[in-house]
Amino acid sequence: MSTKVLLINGPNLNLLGLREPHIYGHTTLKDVEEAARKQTESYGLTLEAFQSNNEGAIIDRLHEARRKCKFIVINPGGLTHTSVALRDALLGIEVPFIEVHASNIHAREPFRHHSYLSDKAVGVICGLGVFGYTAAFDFVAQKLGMTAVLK
Ligand code: CA2
Repeated sequence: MSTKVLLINGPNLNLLGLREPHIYGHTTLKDVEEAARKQTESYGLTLEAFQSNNEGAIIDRLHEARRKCKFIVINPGGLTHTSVALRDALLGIEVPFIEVHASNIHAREPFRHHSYLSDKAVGVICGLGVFGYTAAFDFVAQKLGMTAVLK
């Protein structure tokens, strides 16, 4: 059976590449998901990707991943700074995760400096733009012991 990994993007990340390019760049979420799919496929992994503007829907999707997905890469969007419920869900499913932010949250408003997830993440990447997702999946593949599949 294939090894599944999950990419989650939280509220407003459907606007990636479409608004505020000076902060988030020009790459769209569709581009990010397609690149992640190709990248994970090259490692013999199967990607599942999910974006929602609804906290409950994200929590439900995380519950579904329990015992099915081996690793999660998550950009929780604004929920990063507000959601105890998202923290509880990630802890409850016991799937390791990497927290990714396109922008450098520490160089922005003080309310973005705190994350409810970071202390439970395997790692946190911020400020590298959408390359953060690529770096995260390279790390995931290495962690899962996958080597690139040559075609
Ligand atoms: O830097 C990141 O990736 C963030 O997770 C993005 C969140 C923000 O609340 C976090 O503090 C940092 C915002 C979601 C993106 O919202 C957009 C709004 C307009 C255009 C593009 C994205």
